[in-house]
Amino acid sequence: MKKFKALALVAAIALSAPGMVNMPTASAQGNVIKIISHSPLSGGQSVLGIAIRNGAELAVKQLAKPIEDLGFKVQFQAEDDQAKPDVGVANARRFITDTTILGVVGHLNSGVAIPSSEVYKEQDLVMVSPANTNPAVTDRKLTNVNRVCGRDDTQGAFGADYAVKTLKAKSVYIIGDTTAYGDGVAAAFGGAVQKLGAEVLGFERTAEKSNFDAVITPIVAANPDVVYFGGIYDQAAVFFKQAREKGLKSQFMGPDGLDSSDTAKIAGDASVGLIYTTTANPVDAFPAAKKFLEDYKAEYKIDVQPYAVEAYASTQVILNAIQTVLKANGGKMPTRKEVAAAVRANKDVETIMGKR
Ligand code: ABU
Repeated sequence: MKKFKALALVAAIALSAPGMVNMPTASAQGNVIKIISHSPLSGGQSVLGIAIRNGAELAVKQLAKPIEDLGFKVQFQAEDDQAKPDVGVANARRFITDTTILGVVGHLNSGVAIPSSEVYKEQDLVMVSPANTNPAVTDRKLTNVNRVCGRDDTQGAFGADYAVKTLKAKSVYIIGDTTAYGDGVAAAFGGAVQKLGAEVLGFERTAEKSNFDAVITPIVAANPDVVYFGGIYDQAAVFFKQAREKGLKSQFMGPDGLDSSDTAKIAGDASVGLIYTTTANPVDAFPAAKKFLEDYKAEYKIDVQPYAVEAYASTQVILNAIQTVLKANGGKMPTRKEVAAAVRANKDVETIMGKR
């Protein structure tokens, strides 16, 4: 598989370095600060969802001390959204009532993040997304919603540019997974390839996960140069495998949802030559990431997957915002509104993936 770092357009979410506060004022009863991760911990997309959880958890473990030195207990809580919008919203409704929760690191799926963040907004609970690339996540201008990753309008256009200019594709067939993410990035890719002069032979939206016969048959007949799958690996890799078995020879392409070790596990030989864009950072892209890789492996006994680094950075952004508020208010428990405002107000926070 080939992957390309497509972009790094980021909502304004940086922080200044934390300062010192003279006296802890947290009371014994009111001294708990919780950070939540909210991502799929079960189901077919859990490889990436668990990476998000682990990245956030590791950041809390390693970076909470300056806040704890002020008399607070920083706790981490992992929530499973199952990659389902209704589950994300139900979880959000449950945990916004816990006023000790001051930040959410999530989600994996834009289609879950968008409705869940509307619930967080009711209580000004800040969300920093490590992975949500759909433009609407931040284009809604909710003051509590931020991301450290790139966007699908850029990612789709980048993939289209590569397909037409480098692969010399003259025809493409596009599949969207019926989610905000998959359909959105597929549309961005399709619009961009058309502008570059390639022909879109078909655009199929499907939520099918196991039997792609009905989708594959017209694609084999159309024989496009490129098939672009806007979706996540648990679905796309099954499609790739079945499409090759049916004799489809087209170049397979897709977005960052394919950036998982499970793509090759599921697709097998059909993943050979797959080309995808990603907004996740190469794990060794930054000096600080080397130690992260070692620490992550030591802690979880597994290799790092995409969006673990971004989850760590998202958590850094939230923890730094909390410290900023504590510095400004003399060490009193921050409000959610103050934390959300500090995330936006602070620029160029030094994170594991550079300034955010
Ligand atoms: N960007 C990868 C995960 C899919 C999503 O944004 O919905």
